[in-house]
Amino acid sequence: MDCLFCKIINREIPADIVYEDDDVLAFNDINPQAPTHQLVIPKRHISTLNDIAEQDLALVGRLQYTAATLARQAGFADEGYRVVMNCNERGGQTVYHIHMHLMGGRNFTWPAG
Ligand code: D5M
Repeated sequence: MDCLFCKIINREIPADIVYEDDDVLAFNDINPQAPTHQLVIPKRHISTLNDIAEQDLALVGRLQYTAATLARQAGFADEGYRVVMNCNERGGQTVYHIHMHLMGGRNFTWPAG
């Protein structure tokens, strides 16, 4: 499958990996939008949020749990941070393997752009 993030999972292209377990991988975003900007992804390919099935709910929970754990490790859990998942073209999704953006270390405004 021609998926950029599957290639990172399979070590076919390099990434700055910050966390890995049997189901989840996290790495630094190549184009950071905050002092800390990491992507948390499932190892199993799921293209978009729309493709998440009921059997995936525990996996999606693990993505969120991993993001919160990484926020704590980075030291900004208490001050606050932003977690974002973009879906499809109007949502700003550019890589079609679901990923949770974890961004911290600066103030964020609302509504998001
Ligand atoms: O976010 C896709 C994100 O993926 C975007 O913030 C850049 C990041 N990206 C793209 N290629 C790489 C590699 N090779 N390493 C690390 N990060 C990468 P989206 O929500 O789909 O717009």
